[in-house]
Amino acid sequence: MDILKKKFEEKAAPLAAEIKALVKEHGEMQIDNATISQIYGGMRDITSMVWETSLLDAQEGISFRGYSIPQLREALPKAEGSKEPLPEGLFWLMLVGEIPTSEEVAWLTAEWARRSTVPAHAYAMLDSMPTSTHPMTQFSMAVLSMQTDSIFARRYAEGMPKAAYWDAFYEDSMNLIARLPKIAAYIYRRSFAAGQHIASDDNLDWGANFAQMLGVNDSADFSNLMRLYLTIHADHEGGNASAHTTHLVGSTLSDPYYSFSGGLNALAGPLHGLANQEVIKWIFEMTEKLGTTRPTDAQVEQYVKDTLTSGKVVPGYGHAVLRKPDPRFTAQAEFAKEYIQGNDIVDIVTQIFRVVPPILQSLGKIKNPWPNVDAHSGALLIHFGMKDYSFYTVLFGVSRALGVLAAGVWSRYLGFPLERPKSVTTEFVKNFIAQQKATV
Ligand code: CMX
Repeated sequence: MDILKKKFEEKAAPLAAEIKALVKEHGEMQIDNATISQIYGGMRDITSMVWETSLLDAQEGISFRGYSIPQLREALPKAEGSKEPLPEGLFWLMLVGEIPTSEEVAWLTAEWARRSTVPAHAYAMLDSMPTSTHPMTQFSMAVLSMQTDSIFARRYAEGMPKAAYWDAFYEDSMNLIARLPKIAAYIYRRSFAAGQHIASDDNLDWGANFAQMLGVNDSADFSNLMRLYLTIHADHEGGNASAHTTHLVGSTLSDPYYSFSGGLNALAGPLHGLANQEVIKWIFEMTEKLGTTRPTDAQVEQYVKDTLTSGKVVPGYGHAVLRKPDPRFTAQAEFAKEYIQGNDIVDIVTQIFRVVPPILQSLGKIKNPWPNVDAHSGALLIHFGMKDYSFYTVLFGVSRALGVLAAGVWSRYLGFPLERPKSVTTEFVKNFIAQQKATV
């Protein structure tokens, strides 16, 4: 058994026993009641899932096993000469609840390199697709195409007992995460670099190797951006659409390939992960319309108002849970301050942050007028030369694998059952209201 799997089992066994006792003793205690607004309103705020890897607070933002993003940037191990955290360290933290040592992270980097061979048929499948296929479609299909290698599916067919589910889920998750940078870089190079692929360098860490395989910028700063990017996009508790989809599909005992491919399809929606491409598209449309990359505040204000009047959302702003600027936005703004000077698109992102919130606030209906994670990421990528914005959500997806698959290992260890919430008809709701009125 490898060192991470062993450590996971040591942590998981006592927690599983504690949960069993907790549910036995307090199972009838109510944490939440759903209102009719919640039933019709996308199930906001209904506590209905356990997600061990991270927790979202509306005011404070995300914490991973109790660590905020600024704390993670301090505490996680770093590559030599780099100030940014290694995403490998975050995966370790999410899985076992401990900040790993540098040696443990080095082990994980090497372990993922060892597991990173992509089956030839996954590349062949990608090559059979038109290069114009949206990168997220290619990514989800590539993940699914590797399901042929699923250890979970194979062992299940052989009669694997319930207690062994987590082990198989762990093995698949480790293999899948290890392969994602190669798959994603392959999609990038075939779609935007005439199919001129760049070989993997197993001496580099997971994020830096991904950065070099993308081939857009060979500076150390771009590797640093990738390390930070892959860390901060990894997890946002369990209710967001990509995490919840991965969790739901996994609850049927579909293997990690099926589950994560499902999660990617949710991430590909413009209200979720695709917002990162929409932000840059929207900014480019503005600069083109205005004929300048240095608009005045009044010009930006008018463009925002035009967007709203035409019935569209301002991409990168608003959130279903957060009620403050997203700390993931702030981390990227800080990165920009430190590493980037004099980039007009980065300056526009700062300008939008000044101009947009009061406008959204003035509408009176938007619960969160502040920027989310997607408001900043594109500008950083543009700075380093990645202008092909339809690829941006793939980067988000590579990172998201870390959180949802670590959480998936926990779900299989804790024996979470098939997810099956209750739905009702409007007829049912109307009858319910009538009955309540009659009893008052
Ligand atoms: N621009 C314009 N209108 C917005 C808005 C925005 N950025 N954010 C919310 N609204 C609108 C909603 O569409 C809704 O309008 P209607 O009542 O007319 O339907 C109203 O304000 C209330 O919405 P809310 O309760 O504040 O927000 P929701 O929880 O329903 O939606 C989200 C959250 C993210 C879908 C929404 O804020 C949005 O569409 N933002 C723009 C897209 C975006 O950036 N998504 C990325 C989110 C982060 C991520 O998952 O990656």
